[in-house]
Parts: sequence; C-alpha cells; structure tokens
Amino acid sequence: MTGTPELTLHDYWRSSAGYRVRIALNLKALRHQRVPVHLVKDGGEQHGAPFRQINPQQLVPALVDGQRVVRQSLAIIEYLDEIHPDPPLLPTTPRDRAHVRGLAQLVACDIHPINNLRVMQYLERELGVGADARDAWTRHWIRQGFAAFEAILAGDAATGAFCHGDTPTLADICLVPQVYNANRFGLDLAPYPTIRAINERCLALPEFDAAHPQNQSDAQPAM
Ligand SMILES: N[C@@H](CCC(=O)N[C@@H](CS)C(=O)NCC(=O)O)C(=O)O
Repeated sequence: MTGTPELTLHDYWRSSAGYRVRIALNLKALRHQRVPVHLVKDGGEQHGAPFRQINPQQLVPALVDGQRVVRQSLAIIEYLDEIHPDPPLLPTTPRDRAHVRGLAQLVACDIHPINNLRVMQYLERELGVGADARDAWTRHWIRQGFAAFEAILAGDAATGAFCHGDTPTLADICLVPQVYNANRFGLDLAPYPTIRAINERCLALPEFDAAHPQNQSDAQPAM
C-alpha cells in the first residue's frame, strides 16, 4: 500500500478511550496512521497549542478524516461503523442496539470519566489525596460498574461468546480497555466471571491484540 492514509488517530498508548478506537479500526481493517500524544511528559502534550487546535477539550482520542476532526471515542466508533459498515459493531435491531450502547455507556460514561488522568491529578494536586487513596477511588468505581455490567451480562439471554452474541460489538470494545485499567489498579476480577471470559476471548483476537497498549509504538515498559 502506498500514500498517506486518510485517517489519523491522535492517541496515547495507555489511553483506554484511545484503545477503544484502535480496536474498532483494527476490526474494520482500516488503514490509518497513529500520532502519539504524550499525556504526561512536560505536563501533557494534550494541553499544548498544537493538540488544542485538534481537540479543545484536551483529551485523546481524536480522529482526523480529511478535513473533519471527530472527537469522543464513542462518536468516532459509530462514525467508523457508519462509513465502513462491515463488520458491524452494533446489532441490527433498535432494541439490541440500545442494549449494546447501554453496556458501552455504562463503561464510557459512568466508570471511565471519574477515573481519568485529570480527575486523578485533581484529587492528588488540589485535594491532597495520596496515591493509595487515589487508587482505592479508582477500584471503587470500577468495582461498582463491573458488578452491574456482570449482572446485566449474566441475566441476558443474548450474551454469547461476547457481550452480545458471538461477534464483538461496541460493548466489548469498551469493556476490554476497562478491564486493562482494572488490572492496572489491582482490582480483583474474581467476582466477574462473565467479564473475565469475554475479555479473554477478545484478547485472543488479533485485532484486539494489536490494539493493546503494550503493542503501541509509544508504549513504555509496564510498571
Ligand atoms: N469521553 C472521552 C474521554 C476521553 C478521555 O478521557 N481521554 C483521556 C485518556 S483515556 C485523556 O485524554 N486524558 C487527558 C487528561 O486527563 O489530561 C472519550 O470517550 O473520548
């Protein structure tokens, strides 16, 4: 293949919202380039003028498609799903789509935002919260969210090899990066057998593996 890809993903290796988009791009086999934005070095490149032009919210990911910048991981993934429908990342019926979006939003709206880097930094720097308490905060919100996610999956007849049926959807795309975060913060995953099984199945797929933080060009050794 020659030429510059149309799609550019601005991303950080350990960003779980970026990880979601990487999985979606891989599942759809979309050629793209990736521009790392270091979220920590020198106070964070997301706050610098060049990236603020791309995303005034100073958050990754951002996807540039030609002249258009698409922001917010769920919007990016649905955009990709609309312009490249194969393989679909949402089910065919409105009810099933609502179910999958509900699972995705449980993670993306109710777990992830309160454990984000800027929230951690605010807790530490402005409120004087120590590292142990900060990590306990993160585990608490993931634990609460995963308890609900697990109960929903376990109680739904449509749960299959993946969160909905036997192919990965937007729900799996959001779940796997959140499990990565849970492991990072030492959360015991024993109470969530359905989540663990689905996560294992996803990680075995090459599209998920290639999107894994540790497999990104800007990855740093695991700490
Ligand atoms: N709702 C946003 C969340 C994006 C987000 O929180 N990104 C994090 C990395 S996962 C970030 O850029 N954090 C930078 C900071 O907190 O300063 C999305 O889904 O895209």
